[in-house]
Amino acid sequence: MIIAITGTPGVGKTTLAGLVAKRPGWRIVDVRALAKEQDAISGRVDGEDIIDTDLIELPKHTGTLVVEGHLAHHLDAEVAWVVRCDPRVLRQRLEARKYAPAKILDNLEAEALDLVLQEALETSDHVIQRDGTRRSPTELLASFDDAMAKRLKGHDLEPVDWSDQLPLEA
Ligand code: DAT
Repeated sequence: MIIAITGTPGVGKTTLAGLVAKRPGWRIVDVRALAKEQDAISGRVDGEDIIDTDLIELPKHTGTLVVEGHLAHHLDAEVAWVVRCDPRVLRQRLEARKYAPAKILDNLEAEALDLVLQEALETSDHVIQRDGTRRSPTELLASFDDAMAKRLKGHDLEPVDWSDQLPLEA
């Protein structure tokens, strides 16, 4: 089984991946690290590496492989977990990371517009969306596990709507 953990930067992907990393038989890889190892960085814009996900090959594995990163839904996973976070909370997290104001705004807009979700729905037949805003990392993981246990075909999308926050200000 291959699971992609995706979402806008700051929503809690790495934290979630850190929790599943403790499970026997689960292996976690991060898209950026794979891109570096496999020479899949096609350029740099504004100090950011541009990753060409088409060039990335997932490692051979037994058990569960989790691929984590905001581009993870572009890789060939059986299921995409989309983690969401209210832009008001996300703003605090990205400010704490000292991102430039324009980069914060870009990411908050992406989150309010469901950009990663929309992309994941285009690339994956099985998308699970959960809101991590008012869940601890453990509760969030439990909500994804519950969805996996239901073995639903198709998508399982917890509704979120932050469109009333648009237009966002820097
Ligand atoms: P990402 O990997 O999506 O960029 P992260 O896992 O690094 O995000 O988390 C960003 C910050 O938010 C980090 O300081 C930990 C915190 N965080 C993550 N998940 C959380 C949750 N469910 N509740 C509260 N804080 C959380």
